[in-house]
Amino acid sequence: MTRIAQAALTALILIPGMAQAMGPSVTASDQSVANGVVSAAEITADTNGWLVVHRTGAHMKPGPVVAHAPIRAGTTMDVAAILTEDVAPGDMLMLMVHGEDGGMQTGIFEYTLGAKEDGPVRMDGNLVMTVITAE
Ligand SMILES: [Cu+2]
Repeated sequence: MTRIAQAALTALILIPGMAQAMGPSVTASDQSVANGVVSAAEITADTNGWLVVHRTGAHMKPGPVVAHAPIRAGTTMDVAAILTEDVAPGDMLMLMVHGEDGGMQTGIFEYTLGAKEDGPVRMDGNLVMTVITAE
């Protein structure tokens, strides 16, 4: 096999795995929040930051924040965010990865809707989020 063919073959083998390992992500399922907690099955982040739970709706825009929880750089399984207000069955929630940049204090959640402090991280210009429905 030529060196070029070998390099091409190596690239083909590596690319699918690399695509999966790259960048922040959040995974969550529709769930009951009757226990006062919203859970994300898995979150990957480049830096320490926050899981932020926004209200949302059919328009799929992030609304008021109803829960947040700290996350670490790397991958965290089963992240739990305690609700600060009631969420009813059928309500749609957007779970979003936020950073720790721009605020005055590290480890204190300083974000309010639209603020730069502890704002959302972006990957290729897109928010890192998933939408679930409370059951
Ligand atoms: Cu957000």
